[in-house]
Amino acid sequence: MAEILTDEKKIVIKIVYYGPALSGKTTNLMHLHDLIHPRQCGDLMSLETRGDRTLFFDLLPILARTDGEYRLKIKLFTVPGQVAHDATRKAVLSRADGVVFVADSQMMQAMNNAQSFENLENNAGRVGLDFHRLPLVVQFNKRDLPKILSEAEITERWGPTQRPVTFSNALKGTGVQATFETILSATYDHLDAIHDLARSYRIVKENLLAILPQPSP
Ligand SMILES: Nc1nc2c(ncn2[C@@H]2O[C@H](COP(=O)(O)OP(=O)(O)O)[C@@H](O)[C@H]2O)c(=O)[nH]1
Ligand SMILES: [Mg+2]
Repeated sequence: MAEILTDEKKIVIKIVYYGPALSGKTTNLMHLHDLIHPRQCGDLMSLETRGDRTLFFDLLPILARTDGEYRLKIKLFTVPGQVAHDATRKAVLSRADGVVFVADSQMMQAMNNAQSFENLENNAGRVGLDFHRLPLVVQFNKRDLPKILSEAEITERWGPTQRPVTFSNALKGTGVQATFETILSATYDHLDAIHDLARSYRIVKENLLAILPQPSP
């Protein structure tokens, strides 16, 4: 559920990048930070300690332009993937409006992906999110590496979940924007059905998608 701050005339949408350790969640946010115009994008804030790339979480705040009086803020978070940091994962996932599950395409990571996805489903339940209605995109990252699952294998495994699947090389940036557009679109549809964003707040899907550079005609 989006945070609707009537006093401040502001709506805050929370999107969480979830997945196993080192799958590329922070790299997705770094690339989005580079893509989005500095006027609309804050700094990528990371709390890190030496030897543990993401001890706590990253946050990237983004402002979208709207036609109405309400301002629209989108907060992107990453969770720490390490098994030990489940409490942080739960706290970050709480009140999420949409989730990008970043999986590592390498064959040897299949088990970690599966465990992390199960952890996402369990934690969603624990923080009171309806997992089956939660807007969710599954991104298979690190497509540039050798010994990765083929797109056919991934589609066969993940197709039955009915979740959109995207492919990326976050290091280079390929597929990062497409993944983000997919989750923005799904999240908008879900929130519009609940809060009537278009009619009550004059916030349309294009306001969200316009955050990103538009393809040249
Ligand atoms: N080869 C390759 N490396 C990647 C890709 N995405 C991220 N990485 C690297 O994988 C490591 C972990 O990435 P990071 O974003 O910190 O993972 P996180 O733990 O999910 O936040 C870093 O060294 C990244 O540079 C990718 O698509 N391809
Ligand atoms: Mg990270």
